[in-house]
Amino acid sequence: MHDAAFLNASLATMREGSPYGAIRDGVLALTDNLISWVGPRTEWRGKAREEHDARGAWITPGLVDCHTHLVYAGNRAHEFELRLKGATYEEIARAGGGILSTVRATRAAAEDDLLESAQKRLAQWQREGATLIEVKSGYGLDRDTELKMLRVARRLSGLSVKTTFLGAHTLPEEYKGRADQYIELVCAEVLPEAKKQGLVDAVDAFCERIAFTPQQTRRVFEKARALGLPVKLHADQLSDLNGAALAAEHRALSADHMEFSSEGGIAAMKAAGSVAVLLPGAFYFLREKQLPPIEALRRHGVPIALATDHNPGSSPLSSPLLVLSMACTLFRLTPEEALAGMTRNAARALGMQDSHGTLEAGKQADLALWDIGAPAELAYAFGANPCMKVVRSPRR
Ligand code: DI6
Ligand code: FE
Repeated sequence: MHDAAFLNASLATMREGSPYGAIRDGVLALTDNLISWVGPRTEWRGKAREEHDARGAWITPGLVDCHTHLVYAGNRAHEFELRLKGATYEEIARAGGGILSTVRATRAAAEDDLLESAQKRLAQWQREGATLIEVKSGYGLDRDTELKMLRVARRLSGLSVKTTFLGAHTLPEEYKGRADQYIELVCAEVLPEAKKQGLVDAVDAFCERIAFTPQQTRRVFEKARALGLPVKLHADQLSDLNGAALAAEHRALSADHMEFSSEGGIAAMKAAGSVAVLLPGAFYFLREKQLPPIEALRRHGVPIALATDHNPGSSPLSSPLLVLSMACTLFRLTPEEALAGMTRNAARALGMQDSHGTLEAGKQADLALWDIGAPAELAYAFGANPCMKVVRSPRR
């Protein structure tokens, strides 16, 4: 006896092998917060305590946002105005604005205020069918505030949350000209303490000319490995520092942004099993010109994931559905690639492909029901929200 069953459903299982892994006129059953049966109605012989008539509605895996900087204080609307007047993101960062202005606000903020503002933002993801989200630190850049941010991420409710330590986001003012010493603080003190307190699921870094060098990034990755933590990388966003290859060298879960990544780096990622996380929101908001190497990623068979990269500076984007539209319109992904990017491949970018990302028996009961006639409509209609219902297993 199953706990619940959705009958007369159109299932986009997102399993590989057929378009959307679709099963028209299907049944999906749930038991103990897990998917217990998926298949065509013609093969369904089961019984369920609760039977729901989906009336042909489409059911997909719950959306997964595998890259956000959701926890922070203040906003950077004033910098947006400066950029519209011609200032560049890098100029603002070099002038002490940018990430450092959010760092000043986040250091000064009370933990409960950070939680309240992040929880308020999260409501949009819930409304739009998301069930799993990754949340990075990186606006503290000192011991206490990095730990504060990670505690807030762990206290968020309504979605399953994976936390990522991003102490190597940029150089704090108090360490100006002493980047190696700061990386030493991150590796010797902050990251080990965050790990000890059980606040970290993965480690990330910003490898870029306005942030950290490949050598400094390598130092952080070596420490992460020593602590048994997987790594991810903000790679080749504004220039090619061979970040994709560096991520592959450390068998990273993912390399993110990748606008300037090389073919060699992409081939290395394929060999390492790393996922490419593309972030159309930052590309749009920073009015970038350099497209990420979509064709090379397809050619090498590197899984493509998508995310909001929600942050106050380069991507103040709170809509997973808009990411699907942007990925198709700006990056020329197909609607199916886009949906796979925020389900199956996004789960893989978090190392959670065995429990999330597709509708398969044994996986978490994380799913969304949509008022659409075909899955492609999720990327086609932008600004609309056809999500009718979200089911999420409480397990993390
Ligand atoms: N790249 C980005 O686009 C964000 N972080 C990063 O490493 C920007 C974060 C910010 O501007 O606040
Ligand atoms: Fe980011």
